[in-house]
Amino acid sequence: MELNRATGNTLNITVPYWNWEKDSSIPNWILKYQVPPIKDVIRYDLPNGVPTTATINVKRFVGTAGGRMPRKSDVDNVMNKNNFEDFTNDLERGPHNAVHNYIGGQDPRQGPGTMAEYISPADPLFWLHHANIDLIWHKWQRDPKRPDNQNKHPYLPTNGIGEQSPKMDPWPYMEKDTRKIEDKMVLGYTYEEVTT
Ligand SMILES: [Cu+2]
Repeated sequence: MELNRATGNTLNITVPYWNWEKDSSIPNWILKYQVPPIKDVIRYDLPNGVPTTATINVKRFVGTAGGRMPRKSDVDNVMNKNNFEDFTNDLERGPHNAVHNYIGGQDPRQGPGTMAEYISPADPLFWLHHANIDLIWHKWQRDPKRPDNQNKHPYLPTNGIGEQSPKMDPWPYMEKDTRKIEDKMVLGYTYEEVTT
């Protein structure tokens, strides 16, 4: 969105979504793409925030940490939640985490794969995965059975040290700004016709 705004809203960017609840195999065009090492990444390890420089090599140890990919029934369970807290918590801890952990996996020597770590956005699959999470939220918001859903938005009560409306580093936004995304049209993006 920022990129688009900075260029005067001239870009037409599409992020493909991976609806893993329909087909849990990793898309072939992603498998064929070898992510080059991402060099000179500055990591701020919490809680001290001491910066260290690292190279990220995207790794996947698919299925080695147990668990399974979410199924349609898992998504249906989440979609049936009537309030936003239950919906977002169950989506996050359920299908969202399951995909991260299943794709990332765990290697006995090399540790967790990229998708199972905080550096997960380095794996292109992250973006396809999160586009699908976003789409699931969109469908929930637009569920005609629950017209009240449309006004439901992310809410982070504290940042863990008691501050209300934490800043969303490295961006200048505060958590309260996320409330504006209750309607995705405010951000200027949309989905292809949603069919279920
Ligand atoms: Cu995620």
